[in-house]
Amino acid sequence: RLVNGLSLRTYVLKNKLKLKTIIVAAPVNIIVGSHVWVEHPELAWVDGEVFKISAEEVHVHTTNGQTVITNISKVFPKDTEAPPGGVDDMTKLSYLHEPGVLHNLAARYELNEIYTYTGNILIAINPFQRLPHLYDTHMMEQYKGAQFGELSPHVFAIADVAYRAMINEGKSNSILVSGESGAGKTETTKMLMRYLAYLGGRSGVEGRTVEQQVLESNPVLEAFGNAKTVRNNNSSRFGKFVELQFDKNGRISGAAVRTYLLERSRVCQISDPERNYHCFYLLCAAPPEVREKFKLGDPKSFHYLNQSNCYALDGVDDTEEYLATRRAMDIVGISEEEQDAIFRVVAAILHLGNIEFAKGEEADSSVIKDEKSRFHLNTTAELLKCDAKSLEDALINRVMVTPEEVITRTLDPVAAVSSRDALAKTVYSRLFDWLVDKINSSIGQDPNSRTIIGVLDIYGFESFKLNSFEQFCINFTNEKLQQHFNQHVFKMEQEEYTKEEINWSYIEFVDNQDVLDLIEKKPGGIIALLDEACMFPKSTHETFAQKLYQTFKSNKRFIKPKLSRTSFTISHYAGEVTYLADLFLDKNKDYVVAEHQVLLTASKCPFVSGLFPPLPEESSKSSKFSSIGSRFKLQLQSLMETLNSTEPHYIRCVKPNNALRPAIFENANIIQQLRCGGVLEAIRISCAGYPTRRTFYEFLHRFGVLAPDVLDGNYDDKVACEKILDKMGLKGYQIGKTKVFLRAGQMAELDARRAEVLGNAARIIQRQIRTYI
Ligand code: AOV
Ligand code: MG
Repeated sequence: RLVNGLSLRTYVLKNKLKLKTIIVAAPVNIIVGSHVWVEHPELAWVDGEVFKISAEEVHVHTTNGQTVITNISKVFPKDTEAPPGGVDDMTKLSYLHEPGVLHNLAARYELNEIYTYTGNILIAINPFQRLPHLYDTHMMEQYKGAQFGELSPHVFAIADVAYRAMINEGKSNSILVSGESGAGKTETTKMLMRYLAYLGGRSGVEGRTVEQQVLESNPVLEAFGNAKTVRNNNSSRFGKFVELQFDKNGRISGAAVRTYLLERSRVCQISDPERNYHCFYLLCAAPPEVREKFKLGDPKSFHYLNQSNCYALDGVDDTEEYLATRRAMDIVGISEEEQDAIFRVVAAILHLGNIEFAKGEEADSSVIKDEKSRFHLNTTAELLKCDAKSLEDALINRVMVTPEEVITRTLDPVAAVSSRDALAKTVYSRLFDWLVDKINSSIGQDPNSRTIIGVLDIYGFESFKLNSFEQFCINFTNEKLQQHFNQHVFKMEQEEYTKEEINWSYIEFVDNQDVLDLIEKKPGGIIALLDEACMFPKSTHETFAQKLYQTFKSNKRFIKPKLSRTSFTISHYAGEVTYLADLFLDKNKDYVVAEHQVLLTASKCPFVSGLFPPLPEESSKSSKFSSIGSRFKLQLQSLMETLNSTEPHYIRCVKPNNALRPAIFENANIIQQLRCGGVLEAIRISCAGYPTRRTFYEFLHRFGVLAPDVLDGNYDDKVACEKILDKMGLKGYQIGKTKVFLRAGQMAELDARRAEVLGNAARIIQRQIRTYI
């Protein structure tokens, strides 16, 4: 091995070292003069040169002017020969370790190369600045049909692979985009969809095509389902799985959008410096005639918006957004009338939030507080086209039906406020569901479609100061997705190798099945215990928390914070998150207050009454509770089933800094994301493993042309494959019991040879035809 361009022996002599010392002290090729990476408390890793080694200790002068003494097992060799701009695939790194990976990403990020491969996985680092050339039509043209790995890493390349795989193999594919909040999942998903629409679209067709409708569904859903949070100015508050359906010619023939659990609490409760859903602000910035019609003014005058001091977003013009949302709604197929009704409901929610209550004369009763509140009450009723007196009653009274009699119970002002907020949340979530249904029916499904490409964009892992049921569900989703990734990349990969009996040394990875058990196991998981608590009338959040403490006392993934009576900590794959159990019971109960239901079913506006279809007779009587947590769990299960029937492709988004600003690459932050996401293990497995495999039959079918003599030779399939690979001079591949296992890049090499042979054959035939003519 060469050290600084000298052979080890020369180096040793030159530095007057004893060879024996080096070997004993530096089992990992580290000697005085080596360039290494050492751990650093702020920078995560810093490079430097070893100037002394004593026993297990290494002394390093770092490039940032410090002297670090550390254990030899904590230093890693730096590749001084590495190209300054980095390599586009981590599997090409000569030294594979954490600092090397990090340095590679940093070097690329500095050049605005935000994408890097790890074998088949794409790592995308959020640039936090527009890079228009990166996504223009010219770029799309380049990636169309290009060999994977031939061009720079790109989301388009991943979409192209998925599309080709679907066309060539007739199998459904999916592209799973993950990463923490603000890492760039939604933007990435939109690029993927644009590229797939470009591949599967009808060029030259004017008007509302399926692909255009699919693309325009994004701004519509974002206006109603995204909001500014501390982590992201355009944070998705719902999960989304878009299924693009293709016909036999590879054209998009339909699409289905599935959404997951919209965060409801945001409608009535926000904290500084976050915002409510975008639609509220853009409606307040609509042209004057619209605002007048809905009696809207300054967003600061609405309780649902003024709990936070943030109203405007940097670089976003809400008036323009309003118009853009209306245009997108036009294309998606939402009629003018429906749009009007949608925004009327949005305005009604703002007015509803401004209704305040005062103590009534009777004990535990309330009245509308003042004239201002009455104005908002009347406006709400007007906009929802329901009766103002019935609205008032529905807010401040409850009707109790017992077997003997019907009693009207009054609500105190606190209860009236929660009644009001419950109404707002119900109306808003119904409105959102309506939009999703409308988009689906408008785009239309293709019943004959054989194959799909699914694109998954969920809410990223979240850990705030205060975390509630919403974060619990969001992080549960991320655990599920992480397991899918693990299963695919690690478990299945290694099981396959074992099954095929090829030589292989097992790679360890962090399995998160235990966290999933803790959350979703039935019986006994947190969701099951929560449902139990919800069904038991005497439960409180305290009894629920006590039950959790008791049950999971010795669970490694569950921690009871000291001194806390109602919070609990889960040790997630991406870090520990402490949840406040206080509102879990309320938030898990999915019900519409009967009075609210009656009120809105009776609305004179068909759109509003359509959001509240009358309930069937029995269900209105039975008070059986329906659990949001359990339903969410089932939805995720079904999503996983869908994903398992597809060939997955992964994109891991990384958030380079928490300031959401360009050109800041925070090492420690990024390392944390790479560690948690299993990216390092994935790199290791891609390097050591065999990312491409084909059954003997498939292999011969595809590459037989490379060696016609072998095909004619009457060999058994396995031997024939071996002979072809041998003839092509490939090394390092393995032959299993039924499949050929290729190393990264070998498939591309074979494909290139095949294209060459086929190209030659085509030219020969053409020449013959010409001669013949
Ligand atoms: P997320 O979807 O991963 O977070 P987004 O996709 O919304 O994150 O990205 C956050 C912001 O980063 C965007 O609004 C853009 O400003 C910027 N950004 C991301 N990717 C790009 C890109 N490729 N080019 C330019 N800017 C980009 V969340 O939904 O909060 O989990 O729930
Ligand atoms: Mg998002």
